[in-house]
Amino acid sequence: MNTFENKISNLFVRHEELLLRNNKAIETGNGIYTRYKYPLLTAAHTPVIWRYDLDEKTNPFLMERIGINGVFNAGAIKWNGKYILLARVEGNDRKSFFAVAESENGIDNFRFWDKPIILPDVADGETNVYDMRLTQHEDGWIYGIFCAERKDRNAPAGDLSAATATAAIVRTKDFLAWERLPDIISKSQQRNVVLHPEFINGKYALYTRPQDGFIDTGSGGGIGWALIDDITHAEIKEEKIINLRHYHTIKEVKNGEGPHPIKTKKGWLHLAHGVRACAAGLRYVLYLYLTSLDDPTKVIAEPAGHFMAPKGKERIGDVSNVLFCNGWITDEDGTVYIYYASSDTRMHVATSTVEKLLDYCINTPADGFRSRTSVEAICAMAEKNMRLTNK
Ligand code: M1P
Repeated sequence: MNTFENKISNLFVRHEELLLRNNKAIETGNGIYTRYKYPLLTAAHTPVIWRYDLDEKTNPFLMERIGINGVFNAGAIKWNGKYILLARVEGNDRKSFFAVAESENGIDNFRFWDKPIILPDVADGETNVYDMRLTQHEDGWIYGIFCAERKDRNAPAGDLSAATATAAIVRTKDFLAWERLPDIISKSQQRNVVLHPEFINGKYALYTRPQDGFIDTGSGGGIGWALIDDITHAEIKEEKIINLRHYHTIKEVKNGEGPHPIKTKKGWLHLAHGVRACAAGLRYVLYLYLTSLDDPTKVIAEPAGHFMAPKGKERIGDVSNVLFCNGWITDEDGTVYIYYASSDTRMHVATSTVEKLLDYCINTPADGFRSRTSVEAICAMAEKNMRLTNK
């Protein structure tokens, strides 16, 4: 019988089936990383109790009362032995918020905690929040830096799209109690700001992404670096661009730091996104680069082109042709879990190892910035292989 109770029971059964589904590695990769068959988190993974009023008196048709549009751009951290994703959840009302989901193994069975996070407010309360990067800092706190978006008060009358991006900052020790610190002061708008996990010369260090407007980075040359005297009143005074945008590359229009870099024996391993424009709109891909342990502002290796680009179903979504990553986790055995979102819609994982990612970073040819130099790199490898195979 299709009673109200049965309908509710079906909702929970289908939801559990989705959450308990095992993921499968797709082994036909490129040797650099392994993709997985199923997304880790989608709108359908959000708890039934967030979306349905289960009271027959107030919801006799058992309608979904609060729709969720997507789950994407999650920060990540290993915490108390669990793989934690701090996801950007976007409602049908276009408002994003943060919610914690956890898994035992990092590749499937992610389950949201009972309620999303209500962040403490600042005086000038923002309209929208998204894309938190988590950093377990050596000072003992877990920091989250995210974008706080407000309506641009200087926009001409009638322009209801103009907005401003500010880097906002919270800290926690348990993901339940959050302390909100004042928004980061900066001369320019900022998005994709990330806290470096270690003190540098006794100061906190930020990866920044200065931008002239809400969408356009304009004169912002790329990913920046700034030292901060007091994290409780953070101000970006001096900013050095450490990873530049470049003509006719995957990061011609914009780039932005992903999660904080991984410390390895050979340098700080960075994951970032690069954006170029084409007739279909903006295309977001992921790339890696390596900076020196002695001087984290000095790039020592950067492969040409993208590390990961949208593939198959990943290409389609709310904002199509986008891969974005602001969370990865390294296990003690060197496994790296790369938590990436596709097309501003859903979360996925790809796995690799620190050793493989360093090999990729150091031994992939760098961009020579011309077709000719790309062909020269292919010819050099072909000639070497012909010698090896005696052709
Ligand atoms: O829609 C793609 C991405 O666009 C923005 O990233 P960036 O500031 O680098 O252009 C962000 O809004 C991000 O959330 C989004 O995924």
